[in-house]
Amino acid sequence: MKTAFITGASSGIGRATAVALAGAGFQLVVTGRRRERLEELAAQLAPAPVQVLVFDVRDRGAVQAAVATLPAELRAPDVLVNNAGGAHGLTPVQASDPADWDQMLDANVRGLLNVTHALLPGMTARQTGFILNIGSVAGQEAYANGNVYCASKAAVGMLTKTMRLDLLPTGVRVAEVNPGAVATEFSQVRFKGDTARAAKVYEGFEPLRPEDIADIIVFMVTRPPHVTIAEVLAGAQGAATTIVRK
Ligand code: NDP
Ligand code: 8X3
Repeated sequence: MKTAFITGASSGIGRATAVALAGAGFQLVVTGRRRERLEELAAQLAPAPVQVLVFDVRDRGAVQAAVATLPAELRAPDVLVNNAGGAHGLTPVQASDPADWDQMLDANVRGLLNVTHALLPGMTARQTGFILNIGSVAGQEAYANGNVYCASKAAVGMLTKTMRLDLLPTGVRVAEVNPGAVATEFSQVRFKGDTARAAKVYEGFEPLRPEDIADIIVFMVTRPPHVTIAEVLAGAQGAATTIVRK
């Protein structure tokens, strides 16, 4: 049975990806900080085999300790989906809270590296595997007040490209999906629980659903080893790179 390790599976894109990959016959490791959400997901997917791991991707020691508890086959997954992360705040750089910058850089960039570093020994030893990083349209195009979130996702884009080159001799493929606006808890988190403010983001157009991104991910990671779809830009708005940020 193929195996997939998904970060940020307690909500949104990660959760939908877990459901879709379980449906495609994968054994899963689902991770996040909210244990009850992950256990509810595992119960929903039963009898599909799902292992829950609870850690903060920003805590390198916790990531390594959690991965060390897995049996060898799950420490060397066929697929790693680096999805955990998000945005904190939408303010001009001169008015931003540096604590928000830390959260975004530590989760979206260092967190991705922490998880990848913990799993790569097993994946490279196997000489096969697929790392799918969740970037964003925000990493491709700047928008006002996006500053550090946009920068963190631009970093994911460049890490994807460079990791692909580094891992080429190992047989581990690396790719990126860059979604546009997807209706998840993303804006709730960005606006610190302000539901009305979050809802405004999706007014006036039909946003993507997390299942739309999950479909794309399943297609990418189930291509045969000689096929790498390196990047997908998947937008909900008129043009994927035209961001109207409300
Ligand atoms: P959600 O807020 O719904 O989900 C975010 C997930 O990431 C949750 O499962 C959360 O789990 C996890 N997560 C966040 N921070 C941490 C952390 N420090 N440690 C461990 N897990 C963490 O948002 P989305 O599903 O929309 O976001 C998923 C990814 O997609 C993010 O990287 C986001 O930047 C990206 N993205 C989203 C878009 C959108 O419009 N929604 C568009 C483009 C990209 P928990 O809280 O349990 O830890
Ligand atoms: C999330 C997409 O446009 O809300 O990465 O920043 S956007």
